[in-house]
Amino acid sequence: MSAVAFLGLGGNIGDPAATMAAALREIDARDDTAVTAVSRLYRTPPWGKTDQPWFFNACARVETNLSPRDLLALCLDTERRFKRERKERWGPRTIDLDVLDYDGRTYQDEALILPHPRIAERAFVLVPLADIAPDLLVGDTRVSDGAAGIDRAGIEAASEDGSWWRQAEPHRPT
Ligand code: PH2
Ligand code: MG
Ligand code: MG
Repeated sequence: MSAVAFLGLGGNIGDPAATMAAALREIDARDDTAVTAVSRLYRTPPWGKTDQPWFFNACARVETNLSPRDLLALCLDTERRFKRERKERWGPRTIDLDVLDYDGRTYQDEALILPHPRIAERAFVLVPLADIAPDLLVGDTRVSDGAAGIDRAGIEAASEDGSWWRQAEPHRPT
């Protein structure tokens, strides 16, 4: 694969953990994109618009042959297939899939800004991202430094490790 990208996942309607897991499995099943690391799953208080249910959040590392714009299109298409409705900015959603970083590149067009411009102010992104990319630079901040310096009040790990998105192994009686 030709590039390494990081995705941010979130959701607070329905069963967000199951939706995020299914989305990651779909992305991983593609020939042009592989999911190579996933953070723990976190429970996070709503940020920006606070009168809505708590979120689940996570981050994933993908290796991909897609361009930044095609990776964004895959994220938006995946959101649509998992029944996301866009009603209000920062409002409740079944799933949100954001391209956080693409090969450390800076890029901007009318639909996509890289790196994602609000990573540094969002503990719900920095905390999971620090699980899988502590040394990644976002602007001039290391993710682990950003995660250590931000108010993470209320954020709790909701999985032991980064395997929560994989299909449970079928039970084999012995
Ligand atoms: N996403 C938002 C707005 N607020 N809060 C949390 N905790 N998690 C999110 O994913 C989130 C949010 C818009 O993308
Ligand atoms: Mg978002
Ligand atoms: Mg989004």
